[in-house]
Amino acid sequence: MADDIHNIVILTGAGVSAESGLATFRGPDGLWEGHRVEDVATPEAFARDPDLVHGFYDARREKLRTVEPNAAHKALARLDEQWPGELLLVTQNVDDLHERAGSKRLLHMHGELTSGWCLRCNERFGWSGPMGMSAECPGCGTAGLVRPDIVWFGEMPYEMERIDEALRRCDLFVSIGTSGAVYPAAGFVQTASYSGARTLEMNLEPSLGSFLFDESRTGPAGELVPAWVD
Ligand code: BJW
Repeated sequence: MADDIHNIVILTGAGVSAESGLATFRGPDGLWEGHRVEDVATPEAFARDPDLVHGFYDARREKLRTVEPNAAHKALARLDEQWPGELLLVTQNVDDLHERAGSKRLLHMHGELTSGWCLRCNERFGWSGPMGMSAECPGCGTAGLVRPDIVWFGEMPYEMERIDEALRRCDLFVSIGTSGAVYPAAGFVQTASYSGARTLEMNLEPSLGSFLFDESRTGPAGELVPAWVD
């Protein structure tokens, strides 16, 4: 890593978990039972057909129990442990593979599969099994008003102020395994770039915003990320 790099922001997307066996959203395996993510990950879809949306998240929560962090998650955890400067890992992923690999300076901007949110008392809490329509809030005891703690289309991603501040302070912005199809994450490269940071993309193929990066490396994250970190 160059001597003038002190503050790093890393953005990860579904591609970083692909080699662990979790499907990406927009690849050939990107449909869930024939539905596009844009059709199930919205508050409108949840209001219209909550069983369908719970089914989508219950299946993914179940799958999560069967997978493990891969070489890319582990390399990012090593970097977090060893890096003396500021570092923030912002993931769009709702899986828990970064924390299971050991990353600490981590933020889930699109929420977490293992968290539930009660629309009655507004509490958020850990959730490991199926949620479904009959789930009872462990806080207020109300049934049927618990939803996945996930940021759907049209909702505000978490911790945007903190992310924006880190992007403006960073010397290096690295984007890994994301298609650049979803905002505001797809615009982070521009914020970092305007603030003077170097920008690097690592993805299986050039993303939609590839041309915005100083450097673009193509290949599997499980190979590219350890090679970059070590
Ligand atoms: C590998 C690999 C390997 C594979 N190694 N790589 C019109 C224009 C602009 C914006 C909008 C618009 N209309 C609506 C909007 C806003 C909307 C949006 O962006 N829509 C687009 C579809 C256009 N955004 C929102 O609504 C967001 N909220 C918002 O904007 O609030 C207002 C606001 C205002 C001001 C400031 C801030 C906010 C909310 C977005 C919520 C996204 N939610 C989802 C689903 C919920 C989570 C879940 O269920 O998991 O989040 S959508 C889905 O896409 C998921 C992901 O986090 C997100 C990004 O996908 P990702 O990670 O990039 O995956 P893929 O599959 O797209 O790409 C994987 C990549 O990996 C590919 O490139 C592969 O090649 C690569 N790859 N194997 C390396 N082994």
